[in-house]
Amino acid sequence: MKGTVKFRIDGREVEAARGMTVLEAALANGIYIPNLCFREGIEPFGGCRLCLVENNEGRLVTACETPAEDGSEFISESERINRIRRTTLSLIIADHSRDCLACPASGDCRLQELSSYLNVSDGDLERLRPELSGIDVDESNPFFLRNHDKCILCGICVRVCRGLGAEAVDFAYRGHDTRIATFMDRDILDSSCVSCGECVEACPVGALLPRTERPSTEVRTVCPYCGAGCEIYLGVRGNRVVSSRGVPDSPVNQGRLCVKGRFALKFVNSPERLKKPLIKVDGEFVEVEWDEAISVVAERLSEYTGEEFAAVASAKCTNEENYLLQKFTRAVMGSGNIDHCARLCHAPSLTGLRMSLGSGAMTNSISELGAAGCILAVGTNPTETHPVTSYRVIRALRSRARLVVVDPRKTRLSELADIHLQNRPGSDIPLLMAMCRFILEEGLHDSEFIDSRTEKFEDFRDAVMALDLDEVERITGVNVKDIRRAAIMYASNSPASIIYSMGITQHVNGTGNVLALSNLALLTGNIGIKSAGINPLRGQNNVQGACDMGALPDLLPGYQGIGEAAGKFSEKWGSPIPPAGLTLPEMFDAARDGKIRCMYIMGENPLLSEPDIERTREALEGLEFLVVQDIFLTETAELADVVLPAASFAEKDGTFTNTERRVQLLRKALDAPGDALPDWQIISMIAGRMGREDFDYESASRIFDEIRELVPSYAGISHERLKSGGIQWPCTSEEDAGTGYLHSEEFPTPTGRASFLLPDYQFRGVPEEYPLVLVTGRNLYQYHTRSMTARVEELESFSDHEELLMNPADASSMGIREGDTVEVTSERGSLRVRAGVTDEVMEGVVFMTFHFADAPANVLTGGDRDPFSGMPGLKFTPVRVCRVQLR
Ligand SMILES: Nc1nc2c(c(=O)[nH]1)N[C@H]1C(S)=C(S)[C@@H](COP(=O)(O)OP(=O)(O)OC[C@H]3O[C@@H](n4cnc5c(=O)[nH]c(N)nc54)[C@H](O)[C@@H]3O)O[C@H]1N2
Ligand SMILES: Nc1nc2c(c(=O)[nH]1)N[C@H]1C(S)=C(S)[C@@H](COP(=O)(O)OP(=O)(O)OC[C@H]3O[C@@H](n4cnc5c(=O)[nH]c(N)nc54)[C@H](O)[C@@H]3O)O[C@H]1N2
Ligand code: SF4
Ligand code: SF4
Ligand code: SF4
Ligand SMILES: [Mo]
Repeated sequence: MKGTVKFRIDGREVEAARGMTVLEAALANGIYIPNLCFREGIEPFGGCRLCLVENNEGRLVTACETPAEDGSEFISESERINRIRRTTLSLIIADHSRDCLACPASGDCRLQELSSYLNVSDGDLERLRPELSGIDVDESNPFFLRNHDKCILCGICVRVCRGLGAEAVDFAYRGHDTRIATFMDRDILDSSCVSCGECVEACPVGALLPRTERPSTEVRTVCPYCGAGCEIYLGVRGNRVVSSRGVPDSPVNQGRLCVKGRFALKFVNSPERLKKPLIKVDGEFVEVEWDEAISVVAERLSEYTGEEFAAVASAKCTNEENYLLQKFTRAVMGSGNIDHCARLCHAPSLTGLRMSLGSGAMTNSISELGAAGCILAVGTNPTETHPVTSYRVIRALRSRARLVVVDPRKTRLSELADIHLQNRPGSDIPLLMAMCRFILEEGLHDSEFIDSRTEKFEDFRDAVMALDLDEVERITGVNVKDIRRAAIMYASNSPASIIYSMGITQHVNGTGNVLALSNLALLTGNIGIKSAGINPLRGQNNVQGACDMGALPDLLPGYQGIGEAAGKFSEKWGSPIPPAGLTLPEMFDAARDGKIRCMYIMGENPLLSEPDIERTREALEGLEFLVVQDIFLTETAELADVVLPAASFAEKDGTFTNTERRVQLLRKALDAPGDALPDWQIISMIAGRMGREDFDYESASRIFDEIRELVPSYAGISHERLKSGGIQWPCTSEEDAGTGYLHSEEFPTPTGRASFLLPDYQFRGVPEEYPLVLVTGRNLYQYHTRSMTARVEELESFSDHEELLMNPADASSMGIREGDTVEVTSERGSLRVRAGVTDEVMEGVVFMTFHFADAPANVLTGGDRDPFSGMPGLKFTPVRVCRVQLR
């Protein structure tokens, strides 16, 4: 067979994939060779020398560094080899803390296992171990301990950490003093460590220990934070979540996790969880039983129909729940007003990519990034926002990929990039068009692809060739020579993958930005093949799914147009299908104008996440009836007439669809607190009380069966099938294994071709009275409006207050120093916040997150919207900053 080799270990023939080492091949074939510093998936080190084997020349070699070659032979066991191994092991043990009995890793320690395998007796162990003076433990990290006395210097943590790009630890000092240390041997909390816990998981002994309790049982499910959709084993003890670890054989994350997926899931246990339905009486919430709550909601909702009603679905909830809420809105309430946070997120991707390619989803799979020749990352900060996806990018760099980053800020990814184009916010269209121009000039475009698979190329080419490059330089603030280098790098290292997120979409020309990226991929034929494509990294855990399920005002489930598919849906649901409704920001406009009088919000916190908080508050307060269904009493829920307590991801069954279109099964791991119920059950009860019999589903799986009947790209998927692993849509039949990358043959457009579409561009400057551009975004340790992450206090060690980041030049010209309180003012409002001075942001730009309710960024944002997608300019708000004189 090609791609495999055959060789012998101890006389036994073993087969291995070409490129494997002798150790990997042996372990894969069930032959144990002692080892300590080896770990699957990271580069070998040859440090512990326990995996010595004898080759056919009689020489001793480390199996972890020796490639398996056809016809070679090895001896893995002999008295000579074991004698050396015992000596080596004794030396390692001699440097290791003696207190095995008190070590929490006892029973789960590779050093103990090896001692027993190599017959190093307890007596020997005792004799070998020195009394160590003093304890050398770093307790600074709230999630794990580092005990240097127990470290055997295997270097696994160093390699794991390097592999994911944090580079927080390395070997330090020499000889007997050698130890694993951070830069300057500071506490791990003060290093570049991102608390992913990968090293803790990998450490073979007790030197790195999680502070978490051990679980009594583990349930395979999916991380509820970001759209990467990492698979986890959720550890449960009693009725509490106590731990989480990555599923090693998951195609999404291969066992890897980030700080939130590994350490930030205990919000589920918070005493602040909603446990009973609440009804507001005279301005105060009163706890009631479900029966009463459902009666009140059903009765009040019956008073409104059609356009007076709007529902907000949730990218945190399951596909089944989103499907049900949009069905309820359309079929029971007769309203087309259904939308969710995708509007503030990837709505421009949905419209833009549908216009140019026929489908708005990520074209390729996350794992394909690993084999890319070039990665172009535009307006995305994945080391903080999609960390496990960023590990893939970094791995690709370590093999052969080149990296181009386009971002007004310095990020971890821009530090690692071959080229960082630090452009002014909102200037991506001219920058990307100029890249296309240089590609054409250099003849690096793919004429065959353009001829056979696209249309409207000529107009596009003419516009690109007419570009004024001096103006491009003026608008972007980037030297065109650098843009040219980036263009050549992207176009000449195929397959080239584009990844992008909010830096592209959250602009009033977000759809145009997306078209500009799409043109670049089409021009170079980087689409329809593996490891290329154009990949919007979806934000929320199930935002892909909520869109797939038709929680959008203009599209029915499966992106089926209302015009074409209304008949099919109205037949199935037994109700007419209302026309397209309003987008999320339009709903709040309409509520303020009194046109929408009643709203149902499931799993969103718009009071903090929508632009222009004052207007949003007015809208919410002006409603006659507001229902909020959440797991916590959020700022939005405080304004509700009725609050319904929902079960969290850990307490229900259902499915999430991750950013790469992979539908994955969520499994109930524990009971919801108090009377909280899964969102789908709550909607079913309300619809039932309103007289509908077709909402009486037995389980989430039954709802899924209805979905697959109506949505062709989900037709081949079922809960039963998902039990053996996630499936990427389109999956049209039970025999279909799913689709890793899209558009290999045809584009799902009327002509089967993709289109070059010219993005509209209008330069946006800043007025004199608001001379700085405010960019809003996120950080690694907090999530959106913090309803979940605020309940994990440990995260406060890393991020416990809002900060306005500003360039040193801007700060000094305004007399502002690090830590000063400043007032930030836009056309819409103002807030006070602490200043952070850093050259991470360019001159003229300030940055803050929208995580903290006491300095809520969205007081400042708002205004115009993208005419195609309704997206407000969340990444571009003109502001003025001044120091607050404290008396
Ligand atoms: N820890 C954490 N992770 C998250 C989330 C969270 O709240 N916390 N939220 C999730 C969700 S829903 C989403 S949508 C994603 C978002 O993930 P990202 O889009 O990666 O995050 P942002 O911080 O919003 O913005 C990304 C980058 O865009 C850059 N940028 C701003 N303006 C421009 C511009 O005009 N042009 C270019 N080229 N770049 C620009 C910013 O400097 C920033 O580095 O994260 C998801 N993951
Ligand atoms: N200024 C500014 N504003 C922004 C952005 C920005 O970059 N800058 N980004 C925008 C983007 S991309 C997004 S995605 C939005 C996010 O905006 P939101 O979706 O409003 O933000 P979250 O805080 O994630 O709100 C999710 C809610 O769901 C609840 N929840 C969690 N699990 C469940 C469940 O199982 N059932 C129910 N019923 N509820 C549950 C949580 O407690 C939380 O209250 O913010 C947008 N707003
Ligand atoms: S801390 Fe653990 S993984 Fe790191 S070198 Fe020491 S023993 Fe190995
Ligand atoms: S927790 Fe993650 S970032 Fe921190 S040292 Fe370990 S591997 Fe590196
Ligand atoms: S990368 Fe995203 S899905 Fe994966 S563990 Fe982190 S937050 Fe969860
Ligand atoms: Mo998002």
